Amino acid sequence: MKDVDKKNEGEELGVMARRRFMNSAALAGLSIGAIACTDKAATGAAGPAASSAAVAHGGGGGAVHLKPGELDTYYGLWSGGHTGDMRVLGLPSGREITRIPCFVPDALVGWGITNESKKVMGTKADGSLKYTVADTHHTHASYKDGNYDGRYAWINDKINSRIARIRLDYFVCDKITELPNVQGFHGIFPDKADPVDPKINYTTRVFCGAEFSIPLPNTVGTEDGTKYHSLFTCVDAESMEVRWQVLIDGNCDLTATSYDGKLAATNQYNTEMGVHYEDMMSAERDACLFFNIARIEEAVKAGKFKTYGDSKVPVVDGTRESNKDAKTALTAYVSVPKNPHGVNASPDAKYFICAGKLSPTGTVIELAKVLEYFEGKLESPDKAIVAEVELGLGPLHTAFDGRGNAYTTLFLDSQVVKWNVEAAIKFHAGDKSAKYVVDRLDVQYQPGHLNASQSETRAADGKILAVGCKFSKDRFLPVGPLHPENEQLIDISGEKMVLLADHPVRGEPHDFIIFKRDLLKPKQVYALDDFPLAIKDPKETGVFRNGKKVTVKITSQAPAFSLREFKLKKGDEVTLILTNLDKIEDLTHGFAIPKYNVNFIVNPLETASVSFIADKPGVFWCYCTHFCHALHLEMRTRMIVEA
Ligand code: CUK
Ligand code: CUA
Ligand code: CA
Repeated sequence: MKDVDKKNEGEELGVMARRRFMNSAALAGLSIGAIACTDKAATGAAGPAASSAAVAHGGGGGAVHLKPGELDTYYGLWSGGHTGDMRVLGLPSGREITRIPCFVPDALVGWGITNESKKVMGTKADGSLKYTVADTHHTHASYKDGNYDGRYAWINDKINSRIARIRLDYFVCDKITELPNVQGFHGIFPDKADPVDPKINYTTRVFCGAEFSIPLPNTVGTEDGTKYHSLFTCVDAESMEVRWQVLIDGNCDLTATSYDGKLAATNQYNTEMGVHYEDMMSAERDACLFFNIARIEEAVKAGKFKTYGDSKVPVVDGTRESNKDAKTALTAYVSVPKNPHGVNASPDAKYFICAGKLSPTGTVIELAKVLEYFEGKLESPDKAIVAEVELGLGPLHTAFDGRGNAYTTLFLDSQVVKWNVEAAIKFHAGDKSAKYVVDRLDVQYQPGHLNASQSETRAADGKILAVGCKFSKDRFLPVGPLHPENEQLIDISGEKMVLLADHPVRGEPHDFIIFKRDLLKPKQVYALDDFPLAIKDPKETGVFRNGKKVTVKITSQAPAFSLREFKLKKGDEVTLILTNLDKIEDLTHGFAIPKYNVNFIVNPLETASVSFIADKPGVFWCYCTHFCHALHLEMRTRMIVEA
């Protein structure tokens, strides 16, 4: 393992930090970083020494190789990136257990094919899906008492500004909401309590930041970026309806929420409000924008809002100009260095940390001081900054171990830096002997997100850390030009970080969370009554005709469908309903219709339906697509379409 880098711990730190701020050559800097890491690959920074240390280490995350039949200690919920789904991993093994489709059709489960899933995804007037691509980045779960409560998870789609909710009892997406009047919906974070009612100590809101500013209304005509706007959106965690939005200056990137429910924040990299990247990085400092949730909701209640276009969502004014008086302000813009990236809440509930990205620094903002600012007791919100220390090049995201340490990814340095937050605060206050950097570990390569077990909860346990490396280069067998990404697992239970494992993943997950397995109690069999179309008895099945409209009702029980064949006429508008009457755990059937582009599954006691026009005459063997029985291959029925 590489020695701890001493260069950031000297007294000349402050000077270096300023000198190493990236200027307008930063873009060149990014590509230089990528080349530099090829050299590191050759030297094998985490070579055999690291692996044998990992084997010997034993603590924390424990063995990454579980014995057959052994279960993982943690669930990981991973964003699926371009596949528009959520991936469920077991950790520390890193095994992918399932994928939950959200924004994009999925042939395994029939997502985007059944009427039920299409309703969640949203359709056009002709019944086809409104969108078929997505780009998910961030996934977070609902809280109670500062820890995950196993009710819901949420995930964003950056392309089409949609937020999806996943029910964690069945591991299915049950609602998708498209946010009005925004583009590039990026950061997402559930609240952890209500700002006013102490009885509500659980998630009732989800905050969504829009990264791209757009003209409002979105019409062509101005090149002046200061006329473009971004909105910060609050979605109701239960109804999934948009509650309110805040008009802001600059943009939103990532999002964080406080444990008391009073504050949410988003980091901003485009306070310049530029429309070209040179403009977006012209200023030396940008901001971390705080939202006073209680005041925003009072303003909405008092009718102090506008609406935009067709949207009825109330939009309050959070711009700098309208929020100069701290005592009534809805927002506070805390100045942080150049194009910051993530903002993360420490598990002791005291701080938000912004990573510098184009500045080699981490900025620690004390939440109690932000609240003091809103009470008029602090002359500037910038006074809430209690540390701004150099960490290394290209800091992006920060995780925590619950023992006072933060772990920040350094994209350009290809490292994770472990640093002590209280020591950094001392250093910032003038105690230059405070050694805040605890350890550095080379990762392979160019890390973006990272997260530790239970990191963003009060129950952060400091056992394992996963790091999403954007480049895998030489770490896996080559598979053509598109390399997988490398999710690395690190043991953080000791003073030194120890690299435990590499796992290839298909691009590009970005973000994930890791939590204890006993926080989830998934159900494995549905209740028949959960589905309004459920067919409760095979005797109720058959073909029911009303002119051209035909309903086909079928049930499945291994190894047969209730109908051996069913007859249709060419041109029929068919809705086929299938209930799986098998009530045994893990007994799933599928239903595929050749040439009709239909394939879906029904889990135990689940009902699903598909609608199609019987436009091709002939005999079509509908077959079970999920191996269920020794007679699985024989589990078929004939769809006979008469000309
Ligand atoms: S962003 Cu991807 S590495 Cu979309 Cu969360 Cu930072
Ligand atoms: Cu039923 Cu295979
Ligand atoms: Ca900027």
